[in-house]
Amino acid sequence: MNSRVDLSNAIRALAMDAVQQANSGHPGMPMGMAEIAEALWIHHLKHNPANPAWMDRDRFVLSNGHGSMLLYALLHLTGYDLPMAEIRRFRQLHSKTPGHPERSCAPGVETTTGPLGQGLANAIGMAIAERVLAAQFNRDGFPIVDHHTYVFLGDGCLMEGISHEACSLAGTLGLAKLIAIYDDNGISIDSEKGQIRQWFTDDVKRRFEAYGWRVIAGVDGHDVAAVERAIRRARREKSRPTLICARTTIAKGAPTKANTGAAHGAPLGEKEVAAAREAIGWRSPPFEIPQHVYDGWDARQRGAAAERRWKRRFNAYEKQYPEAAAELRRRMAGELPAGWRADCDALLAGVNAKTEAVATRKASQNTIEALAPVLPELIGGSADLAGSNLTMWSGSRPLGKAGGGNYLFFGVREFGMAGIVNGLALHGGLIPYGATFLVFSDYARNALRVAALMRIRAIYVFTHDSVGLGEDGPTHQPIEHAACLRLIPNMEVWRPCDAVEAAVAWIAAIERRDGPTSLLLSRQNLPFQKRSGEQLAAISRGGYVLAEAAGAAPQAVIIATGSEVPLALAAQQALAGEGIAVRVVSMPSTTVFDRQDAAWRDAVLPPGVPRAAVEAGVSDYWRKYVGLDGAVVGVDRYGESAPAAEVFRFLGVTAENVVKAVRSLL
Ligand SMILES: Cc1ncc(C[n+]2csc(CCOP(=O)(O)OP(=O)(O)O)c2C)c(N)n1
Repeated sequence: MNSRVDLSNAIRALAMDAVQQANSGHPGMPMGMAEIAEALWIHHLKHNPANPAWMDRDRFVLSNGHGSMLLYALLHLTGYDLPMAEIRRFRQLHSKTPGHPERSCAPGVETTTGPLGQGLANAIGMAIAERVLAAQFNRDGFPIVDHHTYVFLGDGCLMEGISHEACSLAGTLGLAKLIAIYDDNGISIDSEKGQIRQWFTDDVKRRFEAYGWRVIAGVDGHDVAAVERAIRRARREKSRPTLICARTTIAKGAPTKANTGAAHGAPLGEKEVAAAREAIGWRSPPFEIPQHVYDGWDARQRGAAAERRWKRRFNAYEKQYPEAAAELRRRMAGELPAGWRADCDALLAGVNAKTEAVATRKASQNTIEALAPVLPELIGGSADLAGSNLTMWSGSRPLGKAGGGNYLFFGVREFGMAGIVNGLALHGGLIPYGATFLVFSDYARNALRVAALMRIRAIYVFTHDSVGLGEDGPTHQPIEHAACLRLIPNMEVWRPCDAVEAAVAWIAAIERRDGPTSLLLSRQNLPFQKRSGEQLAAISRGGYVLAEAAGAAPQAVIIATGSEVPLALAAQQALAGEGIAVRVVSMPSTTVFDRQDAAWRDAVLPPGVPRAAVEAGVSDYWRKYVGLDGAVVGVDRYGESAPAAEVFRFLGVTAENVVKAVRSLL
């Protein structure tokens, strides 16, 4: 038996057997990329299976995540804690081997992939993170942050628009330590019906060269030595990201299904699997790997030695630069700086004392300005709306073609931005934010969803949060967006009503370690709200009594968010004049409020007291708070192009209508 060939064939066997056993999955890609995986994982990848969290490991992203069995096979074979029992349970409930790789499902899975193209954007974020951290922490003779980011991708990733957004920016930024390997097999799903060239004829080489990438084209993806050489050349590159285009045959080794769409996403079938075994000379039964193959793959010794070498370097660095070393440790652990709480308290006290009426987007910028100097891990940017989103602060240093920085001009690339922000968060050591108009959160939406699925600390700043943006009109006026974001499980959403709530929202987003946050901010100025100390503390509960009914128990409760809180307060006053006692609840974060205990929720929204809600967005969402018998003043149509005050009046988002709504309840 040729033991060399057995290494890649082990991947083929595991992929076809696991897919066959699960009776679902994608055998074709792992069988087609087996030699490429061998070339990278055995000859180049710097990793330690015993410590998947080693901070200076190379990052590996499988952007064509449907080929998950490739990753699981690699993790198993190289010695990660992913036993064969888990490979046997591929795609079964609560296994560590779900259909598509999910971050943290198994040690060594860096990010959740499957939605094509996003892994590529994540990898670009990781490569940016490496460069930023290297610039901040490396010292002469001490390259302690010094790793590559590798990403596998297929035709699907390249057809997705996000690949254009993200790769265009990666070229502009000159991310030399990013190495992408393209599985150029001429097959995607509809290839069952015809060849891919009916729907994908890009000249990929010239496309990426036009982005400013280095392209190593025409590599035989089944020639381990050729791929190994291409990766070696790519690693020497100093100023550009590299794309290696590797010609492969999907499901290579399967006698009748290789090079067909049929092998993309379905079990090969018992007969074909048996024939493939025969064809590739694989004699072992399913889920058995000969010892010499395990020995060939085992990366534990090499990995431990690599990490030891790095640790020696880090220890020497720590001796010379104890503060920097401690800071890097802190940041990679995701901990906030000592004194953080005191800084936040001082900030809140200052904002509260200032009593300033500002747009919450401006309040957000003021918060960034106050916190960024004590939070060097904060890195962010906007999708070409820096002046509108107000995401820059006095210490913003834009990232360019070389070196570090803490500000990203993402360009007009919302989806790419969100995928990159996710990659920055996944890398560790940074707390990233990305910004655009709320209405364009849709462009980024699937990356927001994946961030929530992964539970990563990514912060999205969405300004111009309602029809209150005015003259730009219905194309730019979000209607359903706040509700849509709140419906994403694990997504925290804040829509603050003034500078104080905006600061609390930012602090909560930064302190949240297990999920992303969307901050919905107004274009227009909003009045400052006076609060007691108790009320100040209650903001972080997501919903609280901002203005109690005067003189009597409340006959009704008005719930409001953001720019509609002043309308609720005006309605409260008007109703008081009629002898109707009403409580106003400010609900900057429904998602946070929903997690409070019943005692808090009932204290804020007393059961049995009628409720009205006011928010310049779809009314349906508020039914869960006001009930079918409650009233909602909302916007269930597209907006209008006119000055903000006129639009509010025209759409009926007014204090008078809130008054009417409350009256209708009594
Ligand atoms: C955003 C997105 N759209 C659609 C799909 C469904 N899908 C999974 S794989 C695939 C085709 C991918 O083709 P290619 O990258 O060439 O993979 P190969 O057939 O070579 O394995 C599609 C459409 C998906 N996973 N993500």
